[in-house]
Amino acid sequence: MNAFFGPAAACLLILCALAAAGCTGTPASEDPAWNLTLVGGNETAVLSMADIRAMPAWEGNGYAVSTTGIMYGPYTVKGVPLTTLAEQVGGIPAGGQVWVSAPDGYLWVFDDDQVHGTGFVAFDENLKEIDQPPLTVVLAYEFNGTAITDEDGGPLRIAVGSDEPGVVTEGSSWVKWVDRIEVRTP
Ligand SMILES: Nc1nc2c(c(=O)[nH]1)N[C@H]1C(S)=C(S)[C@@H](COP(=O)(O)O)O[C@H]1N2
Ligand SMILES: [Mo]
Repeated sequence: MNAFFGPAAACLLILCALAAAGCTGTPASEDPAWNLTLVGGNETAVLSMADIRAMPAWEGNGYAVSTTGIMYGPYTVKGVPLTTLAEQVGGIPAGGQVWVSAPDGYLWVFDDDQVHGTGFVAFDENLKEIDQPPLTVVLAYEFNGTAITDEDGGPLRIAVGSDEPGVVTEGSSWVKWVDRIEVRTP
């Protein structure tokens, strides 16, 4: 009897400890309550994952490299361009920037040229710098046809994507766990 009860009680204790620590087994990427706060001018909109999935989607390719040379991808990417999202809060005025942030405090600012697809550094697959083709800054919710995992920065992650495959962009702009996007005029 005790030989059974001992391990079972120990397992229960571990499960309780994990639950207390917030490790309930539901990664943020599957959190149905995740939402995005969009701010522009005097307007604010809060969008659910379902709202975002219902918007006109961009589909293309994404491939990133970290400052230490780690490659992320190549991915097929599905998401909503920043320009499309910004229309929900009055659009992006000439010279406007888009500030993208996450609950860990990370913030990345896209200047107005980048919001419109230029002004980036790009590389080929061998990390040789190339003239960048037109790029699209996307709030991505799918990589390779599936929801983006928490580990990969989901459920919402910035991707700087291209129509053709094999274009590598800088990972620092690929904001993970995005929960706030703000249009600002400097
Ligand atoms: N929210 C958030 N997004 C982030 C970061 C971060 O620290 N927090 N790091 C950035 C940087 S510098 C890189 S290179 C890529 C990949 O970082 P990782 O290797 O830590 O996943 O994510 C980017 N997005
Ligand atoms: Mo990085």
